[in-house]
Amino acid sequence: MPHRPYIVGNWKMNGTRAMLAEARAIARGAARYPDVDIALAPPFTLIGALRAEVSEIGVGGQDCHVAVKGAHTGDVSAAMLADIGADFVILGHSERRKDHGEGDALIRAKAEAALAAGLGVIVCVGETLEERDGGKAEAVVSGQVDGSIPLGDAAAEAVATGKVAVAYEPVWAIGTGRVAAVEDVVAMHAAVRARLVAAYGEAGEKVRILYGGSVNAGNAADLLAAEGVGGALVGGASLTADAFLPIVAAAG
Ligand code: G2H
Repeated sequence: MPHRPYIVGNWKMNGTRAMLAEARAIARGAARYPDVDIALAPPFTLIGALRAEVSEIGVGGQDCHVAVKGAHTGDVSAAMLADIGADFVILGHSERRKDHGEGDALIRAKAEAALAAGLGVIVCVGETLEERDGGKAEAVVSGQVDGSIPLGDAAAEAVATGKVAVAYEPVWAIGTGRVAAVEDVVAMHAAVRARLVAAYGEAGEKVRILYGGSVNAGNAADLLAAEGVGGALVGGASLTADAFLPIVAAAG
């Protein structure tokens, strides 16, 4: 099933208000690519300002808590993200799995909380270099998909309306400049798709599977043209309009 390409910039822990100028430039440039869904996930501190300044692109968070509110110092709920104008949230990024010890069950709970708050979700999966070298990449990633995608009635509805995406991001390709070979990306996306169809039935075909890991203007065209790749989750190359818009153009 052909999908509208989805190009998402993950600013990670980068960006002060000065970077809103880049977001505005990205939003202006987005007008040239009406057939591409474009979004940015800035740090929590910029979501409200970014939403107030740009309407042409999606705006999302990079994490949320499972609870709606309560005694969770330092955390932000999905309802709060929705309240400030976010459209979606990235969950289970490998940096959160590693730095914060997040496991599949927690990520699933967060995804279900996000859908309950009306947000879309991008659930991230990906193997380490050790797992790949040990021949376990497909098994690890399949297990992550099985364990961390949202389930239940709200998830079925969200899948049907295109609000659930999965990002395949091999850990060894993140921020390293090392990109997975296209044939490996195709194989891994097929493995993810199989698990999505197992979980959601035919509707699992509707879930966009994004590739992430050192995507840039030079490699985006090949990656985005690969079988089963529905878009890209872009880190370093999403921080400026000059770096990000050529990736959008490669999708359009
Ligand atoms: C992977 C990606 C964005 P980068 O983490 O999520 O980052 O493009 O910098 O590898």
